[in-house]
Amino acid sequence: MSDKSDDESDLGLLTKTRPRTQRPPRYKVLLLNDDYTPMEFVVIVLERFFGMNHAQAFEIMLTVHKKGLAVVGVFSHEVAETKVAQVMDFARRHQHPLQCTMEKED
Ligand code: TYC
Repeated sequence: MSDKSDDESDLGLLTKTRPRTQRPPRYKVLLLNDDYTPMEFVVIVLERFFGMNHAQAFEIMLTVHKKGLAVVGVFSHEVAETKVAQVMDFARRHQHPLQCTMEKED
């Protein structure tokens, strides 16, 4: 056969190029517990901004209440930033100290 099928050169090509599938980074949106924000308000936040039904929202709210925080969704950087801003603005307008942050996924 031609020099193209030579074992050494074929192996060289396979090991030198390691094509990786490029994925855009994802961001976790976290809700933090505090002692003052009413439970019902947190449930409304989860329903309104994270598309949860009432049962899901209540369950996640209780997780935050008991564990201190929970991931409430994973999004692109732009969507995560928007969610955080929406939650922080909604909490501020209602004078609740609820905190929402984002963190790059590993
Ligand atoms: N800990 C609050 C209370 O007892 C309820 C709460 C839950 C607050 C989740 C914030 O992200 C939160 N009223």
